[in-house]
Amino acid sequence: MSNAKPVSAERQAFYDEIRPLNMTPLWEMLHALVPKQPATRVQPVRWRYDDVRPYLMQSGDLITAKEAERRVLILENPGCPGESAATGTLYAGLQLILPGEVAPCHRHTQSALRFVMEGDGAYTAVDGERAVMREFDLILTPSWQWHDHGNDGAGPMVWLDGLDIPTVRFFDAGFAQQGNDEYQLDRRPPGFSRAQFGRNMLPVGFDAPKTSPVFHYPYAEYRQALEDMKGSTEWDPHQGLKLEFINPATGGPMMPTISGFVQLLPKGFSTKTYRATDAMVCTVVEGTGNAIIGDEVFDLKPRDVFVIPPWHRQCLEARDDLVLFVFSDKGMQDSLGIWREERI
Ligand code: 1HN
Repeated sequence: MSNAKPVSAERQAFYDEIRPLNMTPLWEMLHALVPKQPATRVQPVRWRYDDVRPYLMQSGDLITAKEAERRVLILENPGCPGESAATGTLYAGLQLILPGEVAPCHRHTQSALRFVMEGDGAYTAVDGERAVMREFDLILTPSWQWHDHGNDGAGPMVWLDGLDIPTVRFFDAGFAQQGNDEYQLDRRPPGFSRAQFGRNMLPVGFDAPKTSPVFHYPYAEYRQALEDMKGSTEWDPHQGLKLEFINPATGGPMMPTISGFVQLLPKGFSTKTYRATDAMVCTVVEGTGNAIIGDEVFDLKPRDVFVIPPWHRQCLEARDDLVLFVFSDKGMQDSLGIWREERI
């Protein structure tokens, strides 16, 4: 966007003359480049699970998980058409895997999370360790780790994929490799990483990894943490009770590019207006209510997914106890020193 003043013929002639030299005047661009407040193309948007699910199931008749490699419907922000982006930095999609199917082994520089929406008994194997996925579990597949999925259960399995696709694309640093086999060999028993890293201890001499070595956060455990705190917590007027999934080896975000949170708002609670520079992708885990984001009001039901763009005012209203899973680029912004929030 150039600034609003008309450009004189003399200046335009100058601009046209320097254009072939791949130069352009900053003074026409300066205020758009450094706006007074964040400007974003990303729009508030909500996908109702009830609307999306029939099409996801229909995709199961169209293509196998094996042929697709990953059978996913991308949740694309209407402000960024064609970019496979939910926000400027993050990707979201819904993946379906039917009983007996496998999604073959591969790895890539992009980091990913899976948040289970529906089903029971599928697994994700990450770097030689399987995690059996249950409803509302969170599973991480860090950058460059081998991963494959399979459904040994009796019903369809659906999860929300969150990846840092637009961020890695920004750096043009995307690499991927196919595995030699569909499956990877089990190199550790299920639960090994949680036994080793999930109990407030680390092996002596352990070099802290950039991503949480605890790659499976079962719903039963993090839900219990919320429940145990509920009676005694002082509710943050802007956030309710919000906990972050961290890397236990550093205390920092669970992955360098994707932060994860779980948020509980008790029945009848309305948050005060809040905004922050991180772009958030939110999923309803339990309860109903409303999300007011900028000028939009979205009513919410379990498994609905919605986007809060950077620096948009947000209010959340809980009709019942409302539990949200949120992923965002907060940790990435924090590590760059640019994250800000405003409590209104
Ligand atoms: C990917 O590897 C998965 O492993 C899911 O399940 C979604 C979207 C873009 C690129 C890679 C998966 C993906 C993806």
